Amino acid sequence: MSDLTPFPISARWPAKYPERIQLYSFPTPNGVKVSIALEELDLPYEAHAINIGKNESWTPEFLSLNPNGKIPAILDPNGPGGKPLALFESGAILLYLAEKTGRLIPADRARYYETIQWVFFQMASVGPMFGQLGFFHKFAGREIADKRPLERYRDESRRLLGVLDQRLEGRKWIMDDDYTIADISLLGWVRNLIGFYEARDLVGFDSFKNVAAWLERGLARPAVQAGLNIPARP
Ligand SMILES: N[C@@H](CCC(=O)N[C@@H](CS)C(=O)NCC(=O)O)C(=O)O
Repeated sequence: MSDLTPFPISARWPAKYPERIQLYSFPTPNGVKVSIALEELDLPYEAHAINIGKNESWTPEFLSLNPNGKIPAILDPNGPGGKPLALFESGAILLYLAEKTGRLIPADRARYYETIQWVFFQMASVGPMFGQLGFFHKFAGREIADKRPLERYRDESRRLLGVLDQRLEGRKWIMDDDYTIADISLLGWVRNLIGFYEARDLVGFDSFKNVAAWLERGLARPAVQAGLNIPARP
């Protein structure tokens, strides 16, 4: 029986199944990367909803696991060496789950690093830029009279979509026929850009034909459909 009591997060969000991977998350583009990966991998896990709308990621219990105060985070009772492993940052979690199972990342070393390169492209560019665009287009930033921030993030988001579109030319997935953590890292963000952020026309999404077709293929996957709603919003 796994003992998670040394982890303060388990006091506020108790594990019903302490032998399973504990996921602390919310269904946002960063959060769903991990639930989609867990669904794809068919790993036993238990999801806890951290309501970021109520600032639950800033509670002492959550901060004890992620001092950066952001979802997603995991606690794997059976980490390396059979010891519990706590992890935050969605890119690090995706890589950990892929390594743990030997799936969702190619074994060939060159292709392995190429996959990580595209995960970093999402983490360092797509996520931050699309997120800022959402703020200035849809949320509080839209009231700001100076439109330069909006234009800057719109142009950068368009440019990034162009990079992705070029990569997907003649490819089913980012790594050709291999569906990987690179696809998983990006699917939720692109969906969010044209869905929740309502930026489809703003970025001229329909001109990125390869991205649009890839998104459709990704969203058709049952694990993606399931993962997009895990954990359920309270
Ligand atoms: N680089 C981090 C970003 C995580 C992140 O920004 N999470 C957002 C939700 S998508 C969050 O927790 N926001 C809550 C807050 O800042 O209060 C990752 O990929 O894990």
